[in-house]
Amino acid sequence: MRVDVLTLFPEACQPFLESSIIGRAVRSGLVEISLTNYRDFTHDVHRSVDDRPFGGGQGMVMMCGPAFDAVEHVTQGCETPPTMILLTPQGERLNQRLVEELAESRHLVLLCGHYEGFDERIRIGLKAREVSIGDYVLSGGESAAMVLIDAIVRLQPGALGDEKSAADDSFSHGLLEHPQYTRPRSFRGMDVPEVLLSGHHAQIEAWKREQSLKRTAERRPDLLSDRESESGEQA
Ligand code: JCH
Repeated sequence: MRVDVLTLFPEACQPFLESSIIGRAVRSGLVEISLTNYRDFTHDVHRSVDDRPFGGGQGMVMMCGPAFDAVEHVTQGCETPPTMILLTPQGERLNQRLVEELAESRHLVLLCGHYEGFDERIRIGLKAREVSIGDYVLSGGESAAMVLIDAIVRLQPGALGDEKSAADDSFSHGLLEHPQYTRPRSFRGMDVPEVLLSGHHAQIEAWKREQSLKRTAERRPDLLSDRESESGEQA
């Protein structure tokens, strides 16, 4: 998979993309991630990437020129059209279903904005999808792009190493994860639940399932109704 990140702050993204699971996936050639600065595709002496909004209003808007030129630069010579994504608070809400869909793409182009957002013609002209990582306002799209890349890269076969499968995680089965414990058995008067030490595999699995359902019902009842309407699978 190839991912192009278009940003005004490539230096802010780079350390994240070199770390941990993503860094390993990049080094092993599983994914190729490139950072491109809009600033390198400006047309004036001031290297402007933003301008005042037509019709008035506060703040500045990302201009079409640098965005289109940067996209054309990263997509030249591509045989199939890449999946274009604008990170914005107005987009389709990111969830694991959308992550799984985007993870199938051969080439993603992620456009990170700043100021008050993008000139609408960037979305229209690039036929870009708009994605929001949640209902809160960030100051720019970079952190949202890093969230999206993280969620997508770990789904690439081999990214987590052979021992672990992304299919084991919360959300892939539509429930929150059960509580987990490691050594020591007792810490400051708090003990690991007896069943986990019992060695009874079936009882342990039943406990995990019960805890997952309990947590999901308490914290995220919306997930339980999503599961019923999506699959008909029974808890
Ligand atoms: C962004 C902004 C629109 C402030 C500029 C670029 C994404 N899920 C999510 N939350 N926030 C973002 C995001 C992504 C890119 C940009 N801003 C600041 C944008 C606004 O409309 C009122 C306000 C925020």
